[in-house]
Amino acid sequence: MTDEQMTLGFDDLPDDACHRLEPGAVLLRGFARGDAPTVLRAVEAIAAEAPFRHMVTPGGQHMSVGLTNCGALGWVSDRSGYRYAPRDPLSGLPWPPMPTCFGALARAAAAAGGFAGFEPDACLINQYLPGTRLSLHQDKDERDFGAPIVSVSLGLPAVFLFGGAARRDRPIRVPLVHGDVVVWGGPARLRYHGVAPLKDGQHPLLGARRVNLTFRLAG
Ligand code: MD3
Ligand code: FE
Repeated sequence: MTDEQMTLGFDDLPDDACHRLEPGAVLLRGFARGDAPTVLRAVEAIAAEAPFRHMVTPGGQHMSVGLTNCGALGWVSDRSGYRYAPRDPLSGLPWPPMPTCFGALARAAAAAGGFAGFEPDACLINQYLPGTRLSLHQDKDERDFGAPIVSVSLGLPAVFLFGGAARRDRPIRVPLVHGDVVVWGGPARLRYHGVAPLKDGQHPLLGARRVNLTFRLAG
């Protein structure tokens, strides 16, 4: 089967569908669309305090994704490794607090995906410009893999790569558009995943950008 045939079309799923991608992975099509303008204003306020930056990996490469954080803990990377830290290494200040609208959105999405009572302490905010990609990885710096990760896609569409338990497992390609929310828990929680290079385009709210929020219970 070709890559093209493996890709679910953007129009193949109804609006506002609740779609189980795989055991533990629930796609809530358009769940955050109504909140997006408010959420994006909060993202701009966070980025004014803690700017998007290209972190250095332990291997010495700059990530192509720009990232920042809010909440009690933020994900950071440098030559010594990946970890969650209470302060922004650029400023030495605590990360900006998690806005009320973020917590409410994450809790509601987690509950809709089968994880009532999710209380994230970290929100990683990724910014993609055309050409930006995120190579296959696992999210395993969090303390409790029993808690899900809730991801919110805003702006330009992206092709999410959802792999298996091993890096060599061939990923399926899942198109994610503005307002889509995915809850990743249970058996999906430690799957390899990434994002294909972002295609150029213009989004009415974000221009030539995609912003992804991931809510985590890190500590
Ligand atoms: C599947 N972000 O920040 S979100 C990341 O679109 C990250 O920016 C991507 O992967 C982005 O770590 C993808 C979707 C996602 C997040 C965590 C997962 C999918 C996941 C954890 C396990 C399995
Ligand atoms: Fe990830």
